Amino acid sequence: MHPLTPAEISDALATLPGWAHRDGALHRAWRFDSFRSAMAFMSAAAPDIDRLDHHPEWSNVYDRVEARLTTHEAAHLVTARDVELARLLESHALRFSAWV
Ligand code: HBI
Repeated sequence: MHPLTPAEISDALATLPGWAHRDGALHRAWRFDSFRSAMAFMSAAAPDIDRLDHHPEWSNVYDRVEARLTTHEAAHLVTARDVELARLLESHALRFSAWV
């Protein structure tokens, strides 16, 4: 698993609205309509995350969820696996009316 080049990362980001390359990771913050929706998003995504065997570093504060994606096996840099995980998280977030 090789780290993506800066050009590959910006190509990927062009198709991932809301995501940024920040502090060496793919980063996204969502805001939901409630704490319950934020939790429901995290719970709904969990089985798919586990199936992918690639896990976000993420946290929740009230109605917000913040995620950082890197690949441990690639010196904590961004790889295609992180892009794949970002797409997966995005598909779930859509179902829980994320505002941003
Ligand atoms: N999650 N973000 C992230 N990065 C990894 O390298 C990673 C992971 N989840 C599971 C995983 N690697 C496994 O492939 C290894 O720990 C066996």
